[in-house]
Amino acid sequence: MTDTSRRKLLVTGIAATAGLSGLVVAARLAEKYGLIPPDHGGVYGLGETLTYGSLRLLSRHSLAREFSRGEISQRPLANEVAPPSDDFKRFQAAKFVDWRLAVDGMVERPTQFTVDLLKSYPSRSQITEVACEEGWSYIAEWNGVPLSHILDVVGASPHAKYVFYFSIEPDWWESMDMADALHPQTLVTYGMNGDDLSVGFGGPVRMRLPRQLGYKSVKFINRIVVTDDVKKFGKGLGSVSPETGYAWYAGI
Ligand SMILES: Nc1nc2c(c(=O)[nH]1)N[C@H]1C(S)=C(S)[C@@H](COP(=O)(O)O)O[C@H]1N2
Ligand SMILES: [Mo]
Repeated sequence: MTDTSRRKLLVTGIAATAGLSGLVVAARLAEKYGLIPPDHGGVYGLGETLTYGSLRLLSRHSLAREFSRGEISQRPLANEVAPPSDDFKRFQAAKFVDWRLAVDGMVERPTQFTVDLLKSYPSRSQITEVACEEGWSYIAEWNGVPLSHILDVVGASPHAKYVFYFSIEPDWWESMDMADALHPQTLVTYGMNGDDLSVGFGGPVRMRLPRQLGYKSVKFINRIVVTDDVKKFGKGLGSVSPETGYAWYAGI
């Protein structure tokens, strides 16, 4: 299938799912609102695009479910945490005072945030679920600064389309669209259940997107890049996930 016919097929699918009349209208909407995910040529192709397109059309502003204190999981299941690298251990030994979250790309003021600087901004707490694609989940209270605030601080360009974020762990990087980046529940977290965020759960700094599956909530993040071009990163599919068979968009 040529790229053009695949694209047409995708757009037809979006039209059918969203119940829109007329291909032309659908095509314009898909282009305008960026309803074609970066991994549309990936393993899941059409299906992923339908999920992404329809969710984006129908629930752009929806909120992930928030829970009460009583529902916080008693013993949160930790993902197996890979043995920290020597690099990471050095930061940990110094209580992460040297940790930096670098934010650059399409921003007016590239900035290196210390954990303390992140903590100095208006914080938000939310009790949400981490849902792993393997079927298990846990509920915890997360504390951090909305990513939208960080984007304000650095002066993110209005032409930006995606926010990429990277872990100190090699091969753990993801991206999200601006609808998620500006969403009030998307947090750069440094606290969990009333304490500092422990290393087991991604400390000192972890991205939390409760509207998507757990793998989008990357732990130990040390870099954020604001961009309009997915091609610059890895194989150009938007994140490492589609390179290994998982969907870029993992909305729940
Ligand atoms: N850096 C990094 N982030 C990561 C992972 C990881 O192995 N390394 N695992 C992901 C997956 S698949 C899930 S389901 C969640 C698990 O969150 P938890 O470790 O708090 O249980 O973290 C995500 N973030
Ligand atoms: Mo997962």
